[in-house]
Amino acid sequence: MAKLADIGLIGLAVMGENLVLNMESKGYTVAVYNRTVEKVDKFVNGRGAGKNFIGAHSIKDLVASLEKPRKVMMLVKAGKPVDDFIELLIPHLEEGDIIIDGGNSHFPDTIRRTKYVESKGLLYIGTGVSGGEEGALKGPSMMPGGSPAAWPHVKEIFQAVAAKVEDNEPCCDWVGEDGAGHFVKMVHNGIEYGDMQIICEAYQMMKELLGMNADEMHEVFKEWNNDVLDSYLIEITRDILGFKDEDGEPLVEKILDTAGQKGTGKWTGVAALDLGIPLTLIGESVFARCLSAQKDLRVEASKVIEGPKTKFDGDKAQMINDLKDALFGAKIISYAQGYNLMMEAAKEHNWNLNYGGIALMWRGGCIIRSVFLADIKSAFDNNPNLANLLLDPYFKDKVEKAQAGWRRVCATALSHGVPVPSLTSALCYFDGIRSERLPANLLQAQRDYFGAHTYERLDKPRGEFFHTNWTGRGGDTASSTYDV
Ligand code: NBP
Repeated sequence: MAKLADIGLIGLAVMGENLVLNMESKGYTVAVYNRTVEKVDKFVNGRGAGKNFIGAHSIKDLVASLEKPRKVMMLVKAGKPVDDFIELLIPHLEEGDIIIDGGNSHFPDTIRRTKYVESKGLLYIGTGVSGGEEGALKGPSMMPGGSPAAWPHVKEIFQAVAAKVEDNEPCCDWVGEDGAGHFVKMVHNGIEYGDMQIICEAYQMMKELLGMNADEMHEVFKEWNNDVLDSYLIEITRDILGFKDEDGEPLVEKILDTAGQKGTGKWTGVAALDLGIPLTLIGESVFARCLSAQKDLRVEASKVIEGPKTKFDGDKAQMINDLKDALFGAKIISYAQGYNLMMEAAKEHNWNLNYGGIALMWRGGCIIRSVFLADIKSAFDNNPNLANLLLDPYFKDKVEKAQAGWRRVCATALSHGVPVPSLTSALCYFDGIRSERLPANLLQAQRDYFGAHTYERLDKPRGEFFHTNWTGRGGDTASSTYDV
């Protein structure tokens, strides 16, 4: 009898093809299937020629070619195709077999699918896979969640193909129950939006305020990549700024300034709003993409609305240093907020998240990989119950030291009319979280004034609510239903 495959994969597009080549290179036999079946033969006789692949022309053949418990991974377009393949697979699978979704599925779908697949006696994994085409081939970051009983069966394959960091640690570990893996991947993407936006804000400051050209900025990013900001996104920004078009001019300056998005940043923002978590930096980063997309409106407004005319006459070298501090400070805030969101989601969904492990999963292979994540891992190793990254002694010290330069950047940007929404919102969060008293006392008074929403008092125990007849015209009845 022919050798059975260790795992099956549905979806021979960019991610699927590269991930199965990665699996095969680690010694696994992989059975492959694709909706458009011609792609199976094309792959098996093309990039997969001479390698341990079994080409399947139907779901039935795919399932028949797998070792038990069968493991079938889907890397197809997120949404309905995932549900469709689950339905096609179920009749062919047996108790204990595992369906894996490696696409960018929205976590509520993964929660629903885990329940559904488990109700059929099968196991389910929803795993984030990050790193794009190259990551899939050479070692992605993988964030699996779902049925805990499935993890021991896929752990070896997943950790073999995942990126490795110091001491050969794989950037893949079990994240948690049902939708936890896809939630963590979603937050990863949100942080990616934030990291990209603050880099773009620094670029705009250098270009518009300091009058630097692409080559000069390339040198700055090159230097930054050797220090605390060392990361994939700083590295590719350095390379983009150094890249010349055919005419020798920087290509970046010829690209239309309207950003696209596929929705994972928005999902992260919506999850934060749903859970009541101040995820300001990522939120502003999503909105910055939205504003960039309103190009026609901006062009029209730019012709009629005037801003400040002041030219920057400060110390350019100092401002470049300050920008580095601003990026570092804001980045710490972004992770503090992202972790805060994951902690709240874990409470809401009863997930047992391993926060240090998540930092390790993001440490290599993915788009937000950076040296900085090793320090986040250490922070949670030192205190697994850390309530906020800013309370960790290392990060507290770093953000305190970064704040002087960061404040100068924000003040200069605001006074010169350069929009830096993510850098400033992060600084406002920093000032908010370290404020024992915020003006919400006045806000509560306003709510009670117009809607009898009641308030608590500083001089009374928490949980006792008061209503005042502010105008002398209202009654003493407090509202319990109308909430503003
Ligand atoms: P795509 O997201 O482009 O999906 C292509 C695959 O989905 C093909 O196998 C295609 O089959 C199948 N498919 C489509 Br499209 N519509 C289908 C339908 N209605 N029913 C069944 N199958 C359908 O591929 P990808 O870029 O490799 O991404 C795969 C997953 O990984 C996605 O969820 C994506 O969001 C995620 N992801 C992508 C990246 C990246 O850098 N590309 C990174 C991280 C995660 P066909 O060949 O017959 O059309």
